[in-house]
Amino acid sequence: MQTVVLAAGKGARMGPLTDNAPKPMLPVAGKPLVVHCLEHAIAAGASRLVVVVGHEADSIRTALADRDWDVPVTTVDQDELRGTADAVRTAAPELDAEPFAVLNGDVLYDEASLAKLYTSGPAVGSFRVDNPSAYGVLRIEDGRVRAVEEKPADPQSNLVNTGAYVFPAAALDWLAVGESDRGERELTDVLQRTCETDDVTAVPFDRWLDVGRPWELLAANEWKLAELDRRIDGDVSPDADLRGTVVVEAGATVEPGVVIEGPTYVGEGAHVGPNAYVRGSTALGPDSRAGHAVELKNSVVMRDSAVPHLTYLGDSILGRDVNLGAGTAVANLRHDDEPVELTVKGERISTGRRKFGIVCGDGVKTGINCTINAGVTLSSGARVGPGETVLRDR
Ligand code: TTP
Repeated sequence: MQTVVLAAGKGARMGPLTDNAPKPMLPVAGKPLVVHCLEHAIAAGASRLVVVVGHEADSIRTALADRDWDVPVTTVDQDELRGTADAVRTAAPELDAEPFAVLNGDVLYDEASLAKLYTSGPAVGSFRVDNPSAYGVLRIEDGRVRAVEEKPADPQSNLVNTGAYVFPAAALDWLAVGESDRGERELTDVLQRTCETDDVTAVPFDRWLDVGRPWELLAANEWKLAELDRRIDGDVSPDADLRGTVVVEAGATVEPGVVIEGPTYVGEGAHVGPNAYVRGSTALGPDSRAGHAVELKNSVVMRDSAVPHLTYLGDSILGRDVNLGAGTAVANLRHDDEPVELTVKGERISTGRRKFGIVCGDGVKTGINCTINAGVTLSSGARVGPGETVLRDR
């Protein structure tokens, strides 16, 4: 089925990680987030993909053009982020007058669920959650979807909209919807019209992860790292101990005395050790470094970043070109055992995680022997002096 993938957004809630990269390009187990989406769509039966790009479009276009795809993949530009219906409208000239699927490019779907969606149209993917009021909730009557209610105070069900749809061909003429209260042209309005004219099925999804906030990037990595097969293409010392599902890409080096527990991904050109302890679920980006007496756990270290010596880093995300000074220690647990909070668009929000460390934007540098508290965000280019204790974002 022809499929439109929405990937034009900026990902403001993922800041500062999206200061220099669009959210769909953030790394998940060694691949951009959007690439996972496309791969799953193809495996589930997409006959061709039209990817709508906008913010930092070039990096997405290049990443997609650099890969071999089993089906045609094209991109179209949405010049302004006017909403998801507008994004699909941008893609419409590329589509045939046939049913079409739409997926969010910043969501992880599982292949089997997408395959069910593709054969059920008109349909919307649904996912059962404990806190439906935070999402678009599907109102279902007599087995048919009647409406999507955005963040209702009194939800009718705990089945939420996954942002994955199959629309009938007629919906191509319904994309010019008016603006919603938040000033966007929403695809859910197109779904509403479809519900009024067709039998729309809610297809239950087994897994679904909306990757909107930094801790969801950790969750995405946990998910996709767990699906890797062990593969050692890099240069690994016989005195290193690689346990479980570990991927070491060609051009990466693992020195003597290193212990790596899977699932862990070591990207091309990355250098680990000597004497480093890398625990799952960790992803080390291309040309990154984890050096002597460093313990890394459940973290994402993006390309060109270095954790060179004497550091503990757990449940954290480092953007690109970050350097943690010797002896930098990161807290990832509160002594009251409450979930760690993080700042998202200026507001402190619970990550829902008992263990969460820090988020560093690109180019952050810390001095020697500094301590950074759980739930701290360091903005792109931030500096921490030697011996400092950082309790607040900077
Ligand atoms: P959102 O999650 O609403 O937006 P976002 O990804 O920019 O994130 P944030 O709110 O943190 O800034 O978007 C849902 C999907 O639709 C996502 O994949 C981006 C895409 N999108 C477009 O392609 N065009 C648009 O005009 C909008 C609003 C979103």
